Amino acid sequence: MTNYQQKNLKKGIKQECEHLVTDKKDYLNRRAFITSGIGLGAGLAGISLLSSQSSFAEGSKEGGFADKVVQTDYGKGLTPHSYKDITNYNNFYEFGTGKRDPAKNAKNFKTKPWHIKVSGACEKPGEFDLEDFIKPHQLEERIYRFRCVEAWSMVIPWVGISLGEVLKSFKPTSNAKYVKFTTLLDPKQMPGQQRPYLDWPYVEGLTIAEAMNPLSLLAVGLHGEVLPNQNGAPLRLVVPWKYGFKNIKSIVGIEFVQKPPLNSWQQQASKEYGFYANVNPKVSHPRWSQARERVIGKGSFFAPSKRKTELFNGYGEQVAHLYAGLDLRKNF
Ligand SMILES: Nc1nc2c(c(=O)[nH]1)N[C@H]1C(S)=C(S)[C@@H](COP(=O)(O)O)O[C@H]1N2
Ligand SMILES: [Mo]
Repeated sequence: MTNYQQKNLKKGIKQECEHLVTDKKDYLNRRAFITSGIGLGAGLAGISLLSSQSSFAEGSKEGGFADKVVQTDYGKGLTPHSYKDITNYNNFYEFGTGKRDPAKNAKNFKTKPWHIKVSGACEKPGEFDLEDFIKPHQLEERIYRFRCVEAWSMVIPWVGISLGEVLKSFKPTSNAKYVKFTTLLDPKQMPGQQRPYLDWPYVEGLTIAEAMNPLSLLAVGLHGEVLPNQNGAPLRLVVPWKYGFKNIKSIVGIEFVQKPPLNSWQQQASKEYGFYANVNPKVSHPRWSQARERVIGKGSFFAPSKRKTELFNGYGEQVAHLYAGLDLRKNF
C-alpha cells in the first residue's frame, strides 16, 4: 500500500467510526451481514468487521440473510468511499430531486415484505418473496467504481448476488433478448412519484448479454450492511461500466423481453440519454463534457478533486467485446 492509500484508509476508517458514534442508535436498528473479512486488503475487511460486529446480534434476531458474504477480488486496490458519503449524496427521484433528499425522505420507506415478479420469455416465471429470491445465491462483496452521468463518482463496496446467476435460474428462452427492470410504484410512500419528474415507475433495461456479464450485480447491501433505503433498498441493479442512471433502485419487476425497453431517462430526454449509457469520456453529454469526473467527498467546494473518466469506467477488459462493431457515438 502506498502512503497515499494508507492515509486515505485511515481517513476512511476515521469517518466510518465517526458515523458509528453519531448514528449509533439508528445504526443498531439496521440489520447487518456477517462478513468473513478474509481475502481483501485490510482496509475494507476492517471496515466491514467494524460495521457488522456491533449489529450482528440485531441481524440474526430479525432473521435476515444469514448467509456469509464472501470477499472477492473485484475492486482490489480501490479505496471505498465512507458510508457517510455513499448514503448522503444520492439520486433517487422517487424521494426528491436534491442530493440530500433521499436520505431525509426515504427514512420510513417500507421494504418488508417485498415481492419481486419475474415474467416474460422464461420457463420459470413467478412471484417471489425477497428472501426466497436471494437465498439460493451466494452473497459477495464487490468494490466497484460508480460514475454518474452528471460527472461525479464514488467507489462503493457493494454486497450482492450475480445478476447472471439469478437470471439463469428462471431459464430464459431464446426470445429473451433484453431484460426490463421496474421500480416499485407507490406514490404514497414515494412522494416524488406525486410529481411529474419522470414517467413513473422508473424503468431500466439491459441486453441479455449485458445482464449475463459477470460484472452485473443485484445489490442488497453496502459496507457490509443491508442496503440503506436511499441507495435503493431492498434490491437494486449495479452495472459499473454504465452511467449511474442504469443502476435502477428498489426493483419489483424483472421481465425477459424481445425489444429494448424504453428506459426512464431516455423516455424523458432522448437526445441526452440513450439505452446503452456506457461510460465514455469521448462522448460528451449535450450540455457538458464527460472527460473528467468530480470525486465526491474529496477536495473542497472551490477546489474539487477530479479524475479522468475511463472508457467503460475502467471495465473495458470485461465488457468491450459486448459492443464490438457498435458505433458508441450514435448508440449512446
Ligand atoms: N428508481 C430509481 N433508480 C435510480 C434513480 C432514480 O431516481 N430512481 N437514480 C439513478 C441515478 S441517476 C443514479 S446516479 C443512481 C444513484 O445511486 P446512489 O444514490 O446509490 O449513488 O441511482 C440510479 N437509480
Ligand atoms: Mo445519475
